[in-house]
Amino acid sequence: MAEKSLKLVAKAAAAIGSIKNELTKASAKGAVGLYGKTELQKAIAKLELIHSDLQTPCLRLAFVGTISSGKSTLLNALAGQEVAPTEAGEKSAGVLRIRNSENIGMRVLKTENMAWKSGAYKVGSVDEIYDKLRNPEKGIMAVYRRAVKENSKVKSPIIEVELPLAPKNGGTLNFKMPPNIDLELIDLPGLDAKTARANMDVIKNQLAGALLLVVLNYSETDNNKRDALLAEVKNTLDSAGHNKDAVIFILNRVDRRGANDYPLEKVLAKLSREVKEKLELRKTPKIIPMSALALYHLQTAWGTEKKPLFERGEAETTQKHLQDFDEDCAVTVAKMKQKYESFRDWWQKEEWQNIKSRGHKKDISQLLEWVYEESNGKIFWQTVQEKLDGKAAAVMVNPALAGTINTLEEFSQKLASILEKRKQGSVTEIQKLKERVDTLIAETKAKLQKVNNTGTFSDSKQIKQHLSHKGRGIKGKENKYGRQSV
Ligand SMILES: Nc1nc2c(ncn2[C@@H]2O[C@H](COP(=O)(O)OP(=O)(O)OP(=O)(O)O)[C@@H](O)[C@H]2O)c(=O)[nH]1
Ligand SMILES: [Mg+2]
Repeated sequence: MAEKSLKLVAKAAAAIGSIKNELTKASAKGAVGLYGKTELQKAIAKLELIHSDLQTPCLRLAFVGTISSGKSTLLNALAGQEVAPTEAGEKSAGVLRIRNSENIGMRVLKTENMAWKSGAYKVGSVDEIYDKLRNPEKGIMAVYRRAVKENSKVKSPIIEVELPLAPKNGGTLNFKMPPNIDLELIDLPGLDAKTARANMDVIKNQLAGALLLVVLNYSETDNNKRDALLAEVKNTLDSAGHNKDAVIFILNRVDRRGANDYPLEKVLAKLSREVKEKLELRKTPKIIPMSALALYHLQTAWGTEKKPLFERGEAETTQKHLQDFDEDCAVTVAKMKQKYESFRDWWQKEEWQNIKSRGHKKDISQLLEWVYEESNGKIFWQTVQEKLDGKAAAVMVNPALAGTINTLEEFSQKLASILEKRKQGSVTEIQKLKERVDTLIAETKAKLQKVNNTGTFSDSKQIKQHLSHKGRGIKGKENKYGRQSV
């Protein structure tokens, strides 16, 4: 099975490469006139990006969910540091794409009517990135909120940052990304019944090629919000580039469950049936109950590397997150005290308050282990691993083929309009090229269908053996699949 899947990735890359070459030859022949040539070159440039993307496979995790369901909290928990703004009151504004890198970088894409600077921002640390996003006066998100109040046509900011992410750097318990697959986390604005459509227009380009993490809120009482979210998720999963298995469902904030609430298993079973029906899935999906906040505090107390923060001269950060864990996650702390005797003693003696003066690596790693268990972080990472092992081909190949189809379709439409305008002149060459492009569209669609039927990887190791990794930075890199044109 793995052999077959590897061949699929290689075949998809070869097919896109050959389409690109064919169009390059047509461009050299100058068959389409000056206007057509510009369009042809644009199409070639897009195909080049798609082609190179397939040779640098990247696991993209995109967080979609209703407002305040805990998307940004979960993202930060997975990242191992606070980068996506989280807030109880105001909702997240804009799209934040975070790619793993040894370097720290930040770049803002051009969007319509923007009231903030586009291009590269000078940042030296994750704190500086956070300030550029979140500063109440000058931060991009605050500027956006003020601007959109005055002019509803202002589009959400799209921000790309690069920084070290825990799963790529040994900081994540029970999970390590294969070295030759990149990781990108995509934080998206929350959806509600009113804003679902408008926000979805902004974010749908961001979902191409991503494994969707659909974050539902345990405390959500408004069914309309969930319905709006599920309707948009259905649209996304139905679109050409997606695979119905490229999704993980999470019911977050389950620590908010009261003693008199319906049993959690029953809530989950009911929700699974509802999701299956609304998304027209073949199987009843697994929904992971989580407490992202607990996971967030412990993972950020530990950091992004194998060596914990408090051994890297940043004990204050550890201390702060443990303190916050104690205050914000009282229910989880209480449950853990009941369950783990050694935790109770250690926590009650406030040993954790002495992180700086006493090496507590063993204690904190044990604590992290328990919190992984309690918050279901463990099950979450196991599920990602399963997806990576089983569906990697479809997750990575589908968007490349779908991007190719989009590019060719756009180009075919341009050729059609050239033909329309030039009814009297010589049109044979253009007509021929259009027919050929349309054949390529049909062939690529057939390939996409094939990947959806058979595209599975059973061993991620083989992906890394097969595909060569080329590190790429943010600076100067235009976005894939024309994502900048929002
Ligand atoms: N009790 C509890 N609170 C949580 C949990 N996860 C997140 N929260 C809190 O919920 C609030 C909203 O969290 P965010 O992560 O900002 O939610 P979001 O989905 O990104 O919100 P928007 O981007 O505005 O849609 C914050 O106050 C978090 O601390 C959890 O597992 N348990
Ligand atoms: Mg958010």
